[in-house]
Amino acid sequence: MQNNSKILVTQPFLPPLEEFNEYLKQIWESKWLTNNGQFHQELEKALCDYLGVKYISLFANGTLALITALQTLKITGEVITTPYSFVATTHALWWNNIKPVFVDIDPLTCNIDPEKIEAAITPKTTAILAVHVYGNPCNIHRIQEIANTYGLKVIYDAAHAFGVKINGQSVLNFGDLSVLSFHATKIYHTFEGGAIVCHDEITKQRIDFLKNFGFANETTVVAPGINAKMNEVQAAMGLLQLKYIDDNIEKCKQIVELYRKKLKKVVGIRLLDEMPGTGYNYSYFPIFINEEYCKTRDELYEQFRKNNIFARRYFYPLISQFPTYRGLDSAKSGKMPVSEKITREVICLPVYSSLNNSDVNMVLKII
Ligand code: T4K
Repeated sequence: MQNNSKILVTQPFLPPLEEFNEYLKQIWESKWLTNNGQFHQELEKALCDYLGVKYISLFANGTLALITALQTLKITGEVITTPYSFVATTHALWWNNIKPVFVDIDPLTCNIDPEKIEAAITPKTTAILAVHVYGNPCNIHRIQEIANTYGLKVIYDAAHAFGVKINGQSVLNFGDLSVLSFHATKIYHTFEGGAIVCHDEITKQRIDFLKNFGFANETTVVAPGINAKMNEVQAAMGLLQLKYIDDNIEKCKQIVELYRKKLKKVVGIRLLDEMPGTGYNYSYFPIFINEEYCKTRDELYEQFRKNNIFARRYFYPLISQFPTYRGLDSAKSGKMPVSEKITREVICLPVYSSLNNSDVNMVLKII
């Protein structure tokens, strides 16, 4: 069990402190703390190589990256999105004065159901904001087909999808923009952090202007930008995390495989199937509790807590059920039956690289 005897849903990987101190010494010496510093530049290059993407722009956090992605493409009016995500996905629309239009999800992936998108399109629709929930890739080809037909932009909230691949190709290469989160709870983190992935130099430049107040040079401001820059301490942590990421993903894979093996035949528990050709990062392990299980989802959740296991109900409630959004037409109860069912069934089990076998067995024992 953990030092503090709690088993959390996740815990950040921290590299040896001596290694981080080496980076800190360099920051102290250079006195360069932020604004496109050396580590920031190195990390952008290193991430392009690691992820297999052309252009990446680092951010202070994923939420600012999402807000800026919408600004980059000048998205307005209505955007089609999923209710089954972390609130930041929809909040980013709200902060841009865009109306979210919720569309139900596919039960097999928990991602937006492409077959339900067309019915939600109106003359005001400008984009689709989809989420690769738990790192499960969306149906990217079908979404792109719809976007092409209706002249819509596609932005992926890829907060969970660091390193995820489809047939050997990064999932971040699809859509117009993809947004990553490097929050402490993610498999790859920079304490707080995030990024936008784009496919051409001009867009990368626009993103870089927008995240730095709109400055194109010392005296020229080309857009009402924001301050969303990643600092050098964050970038240093990012460089160091890259050294360990493959090992961390492998450790999480082993945990997920053990959960799968032990839980696949438990009556009343559904697991998500792995999709062929997908390279996962194994950072979330949701299970879905139905009526055939001996307890309700919330009884199991409480049972975990009594045993110091802090599994989480990601994502409960639905974003569309929060007071800010529930007045929207698309949020009305009964309109998204799949999401409404799944949000009542889900629990994400603990997965992180330092979780040991006895912790995993404890979780399994409770189940
Ligand atoms: N889009 C999606 C789809 C997202 O999932 C997120 C973030 C975003 C956008 C926005 O990206 P950022 O702006 O955050 O970069 C957590 C995270 O705070 C949030 O980043 C994440 N999604 C979400 C899924 O999970 P909470 O409210 O569950 O966090 P919290 O503080 O309860 O932490 C969860 C567990 O992690 C706890 O059991 C303790 C452990 N933990 C947490 C922190 C912060 C640690 O062990 N150490 C830590 O430093 O939202």
